[in-house]
Amino acid sequence: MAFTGFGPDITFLGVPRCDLDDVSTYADADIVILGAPLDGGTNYRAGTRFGPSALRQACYLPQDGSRPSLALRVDGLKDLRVYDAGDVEFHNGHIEQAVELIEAAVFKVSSAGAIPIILGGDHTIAWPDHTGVARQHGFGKVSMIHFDAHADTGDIHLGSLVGHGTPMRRLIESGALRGDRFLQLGLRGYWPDEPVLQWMAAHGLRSYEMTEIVARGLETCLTEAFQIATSDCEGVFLSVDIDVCDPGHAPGTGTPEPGGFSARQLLDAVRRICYELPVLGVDVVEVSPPYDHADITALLGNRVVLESISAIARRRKDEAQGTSWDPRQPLLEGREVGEQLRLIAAGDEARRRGEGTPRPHHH
Ligand SMILES: [Mn+2]
Repeated sequence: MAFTGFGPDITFLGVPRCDLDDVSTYADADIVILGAPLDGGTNYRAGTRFGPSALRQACYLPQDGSRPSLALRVDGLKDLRVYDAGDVEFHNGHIEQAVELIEAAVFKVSSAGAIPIILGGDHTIAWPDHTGVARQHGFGKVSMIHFDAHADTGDIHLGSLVGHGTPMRRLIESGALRGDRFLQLGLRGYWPDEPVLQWMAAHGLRSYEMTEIVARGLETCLTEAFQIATSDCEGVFLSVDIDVCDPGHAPGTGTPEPGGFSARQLLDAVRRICYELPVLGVDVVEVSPPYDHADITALLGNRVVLESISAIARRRKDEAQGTSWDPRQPLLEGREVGEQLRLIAAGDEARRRGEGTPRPHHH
């Protein structure tokens, strides 16, 4: 049995492997990464079956299982116990079976006490991903923050209840996800139609369309969403459709919609969510390498995963040590100042007091 469904037999940035059929290999895990190479749920451009492989390797640094974060001052891949379980095996033509197998794999991770991070795959997988986590933490007890250009709340697409335009409706219908604990950010464009919007309103969704985010500011909208997401819930599932970003920042995706987030905004938002909220699961979906250019989309998707892990590591470190992270802290503050620099500073101080020789003038 191949570890990965497509492409080279590697783990996410070189982290250790585990075997989902042997609990002892991940019993101590904080995070388990899973690939879900599905593109049978797309209705336009496919190719997301190659997403997990691209997300695992898109990076110019060694595949050595270590990534010290400049901003967060943690090495998430080392400070936490992170394993990669490989790809869930299924046939892309059997989508009902695929979602059952994905849900079973996610539940195994969640019930072992670890956070599953699922590499998509098209957005169909959000249904089994969230359900697998909700089976462990309680139906209606896991809110969702969803980044996407599209609402994904359609009812039946091309004659199928299962597909990448419908997972959020299936989640709310089943009771796994409360409609009024479902936060969407980045919606835009020309879909869905009025009946679907009415269904969303009737179920209490809070959907931040791009124009509202621009008018009120992303930070304000996030802060508001966080309050809803943490009310009467055990934790949050974070679902990131890479097409929430502008096609200029994420061209390799199936249904690109102009006018989205920048890569910077998405990474900052993901960091805030994973640092400030109790995240119980993450998926990163809709990266379609055949439509990518210069790996732009795969590189961003890789960093979304990494930023999640780093922020979770920092959250746990701060909880354990009673410290807190300050994003305004200068990069080099708190690091050792060299002897040479100390002498120069001492000389400057002496001259200011009128001692010693003045510095020559430079023209
Ligand atoms: Mn989308």
